[in-house]
Amino acid sequence: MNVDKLREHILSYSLNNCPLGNQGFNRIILQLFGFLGHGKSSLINSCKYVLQDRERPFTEFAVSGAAQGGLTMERRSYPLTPTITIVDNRGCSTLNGFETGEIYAQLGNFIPLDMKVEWTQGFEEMLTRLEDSEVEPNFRDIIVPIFVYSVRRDVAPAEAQEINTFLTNCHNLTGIFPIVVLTHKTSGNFTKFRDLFEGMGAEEIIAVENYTAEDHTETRGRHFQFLNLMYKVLEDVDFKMQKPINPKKERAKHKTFLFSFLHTRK
Ligand SMILES: Nc1nc2c(ncn2[C@@H]2O[C@H](COP(=O)(O)OP(=O)(O)OP(=O)(O)O)[C@@H](O)[C@H]2O)c(=O)[nH]1
Ligand SMILES: [Mg+2]
Repeated sequence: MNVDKLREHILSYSLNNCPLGNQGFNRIILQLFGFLGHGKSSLINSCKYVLQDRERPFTEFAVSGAAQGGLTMERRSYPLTPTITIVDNRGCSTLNGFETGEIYAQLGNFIPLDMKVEWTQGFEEMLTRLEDSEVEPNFRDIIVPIFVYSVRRDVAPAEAQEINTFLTNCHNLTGIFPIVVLTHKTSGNFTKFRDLFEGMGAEEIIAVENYTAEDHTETRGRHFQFLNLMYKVLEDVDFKMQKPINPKKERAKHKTFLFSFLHTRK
């Protein structure tokens, strides 16, 4: 598909057109996560840019820019189309139990959008946070996890092991293996990271050079990267929606997983 057709497909995508209808879902959430400063906010700006009218100038919707990361502290949502919303996230400093517990709660849709991200320490504290979400439980979102990693960084074996466990858990929680987005693709060893993530079981690995305030020279190839990412997300959603799903049962399963994880995390 060429760039214009891809864009049209993404903008007009509706869950109502799935073979079994929307099955009670009304929104697709692209949930970003990853380490500090790896390009999550810039990825959002890039996706917004390629979907908007070509006449409009580049806009920094999600603020990006701290060299060491740590700039984004809240989980903020940005609508991309009437059906698709992309969600920025606080970057993790490590993928340890405290930080991943919060991410798992987000992926299971137990934490409402647009809230400050807290790394909770104790089981009790997290339970209180989750109890609040039971007041108005949300069954209507399909969450697609996206792991953002910059190929400019180096990865230690212990860190690779942590990422591996984390991606597997994200898969268990959402039924979709996280799509891996490798940023800064022209300034690092892209093939090394592609092989690494492939070895972890990643099915979609997409390398991008984000559009940023400093460099947003449009090219067809660069536009294609972000449209292709959104297209792959919709393919995952289509695959999931071919089977009958009971959103309430799904949520209950995710909750069991989350509680057992929180109970044993160190
Ligand atoms: N050249 C290049 N620069 C990038 C790319 N992605 C992000 N950057 C730059 O890297 C820096 C960090 O990017 P952000 O998008 O703020 O990263 P983040 O993951 O949101 O970081 P925090 O929210 O601060 O943890 C910014 O200066 C961006 O302009 C990329 O693909 N290529
Ligand atoms: Mg950010």
